[in-house]
Amino acid sequence: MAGIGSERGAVELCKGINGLDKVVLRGPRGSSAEVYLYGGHVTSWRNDHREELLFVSSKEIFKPPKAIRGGIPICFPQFGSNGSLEQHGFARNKFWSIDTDPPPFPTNSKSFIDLILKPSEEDMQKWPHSYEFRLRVTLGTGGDLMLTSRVRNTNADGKPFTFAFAYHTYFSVSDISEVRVEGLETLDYLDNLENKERFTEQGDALTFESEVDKIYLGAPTKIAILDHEKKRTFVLRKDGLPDAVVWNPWDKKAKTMTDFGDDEYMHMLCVEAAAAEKPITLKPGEEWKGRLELSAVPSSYCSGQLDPQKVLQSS
Ligand code: TA6
Repeated sequence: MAGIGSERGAVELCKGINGLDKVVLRGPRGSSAEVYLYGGHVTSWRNDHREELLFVSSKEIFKPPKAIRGGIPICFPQFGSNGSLEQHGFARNKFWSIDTDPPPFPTNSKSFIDLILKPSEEDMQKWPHSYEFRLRVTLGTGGDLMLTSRVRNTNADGKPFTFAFAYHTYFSVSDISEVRVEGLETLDYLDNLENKERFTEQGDALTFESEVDKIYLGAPTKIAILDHEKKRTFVLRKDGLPDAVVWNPWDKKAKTMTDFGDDEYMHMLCVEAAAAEKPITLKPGEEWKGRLELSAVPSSYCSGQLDPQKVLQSS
């Protein structure tokens, strides 16, 4: 874990809000990312122009045990309220450690950090399984952000366990009514606003004019989020995560959330790479890997400089 330290190198361990430990990753041309050990939570991703690409609520107070509202919360081992644990599981409410002895895992960037989460005795009361959850956060030299999760079942009693998972990414957008999502057209989805009833999406790109909370099933490995006003396209690539969740609380729900500004729904959209519908089962000794890769590319849908279909079809 070369380079971690207080100097302004590629990887810097320092204190964040409320003295919480965070790691700052820096790219060669100005890009950066910040990861709090609390929750293993990415809270910032900036491009070479220092523009923030992720949304974090101005109401967020960074006070454990509450989860951080924004950035990339990790939902594990439960998604939503589908189970007996707290909403979205406990990983986002735990203090992770820096993994000083990660198994070999090649990367072509110096800007990465390995974090690890293991259950305490107390945790085992709530979820009686022994596991190792390794999270690598990498800032690519081109400014891309990669998150790779590896969950291993280390139960000594031979028992398998089952879990759900999501990278609950909050993208920062200029104006939600000007945003389109490409890649989820014609897919079946479970509508959380209709008792998880199953529907089929219409054929055009998604646009937004009201609250949305949908789990798209069998989503493609690549999804494009176009912010027309900012002439920016987020390209989300995912592996090992069959579903994609799309969420915006809109105005009414926003008013009910204490850690979210009433108008902030206009400037965020969650598009989440997930294994939400069909949980993953691991036998002892088995390991699951789930990867998310985010890139932000200049685009102007109208000028066709970057046709999202070309993005989705490109390798
Ligand atoms: O991912 C969508 C969702 O499950 C919504 O149902 C909504 O509850 C959102 O997550 C936020 O959940 P949170 O527990 O962070 O308030």
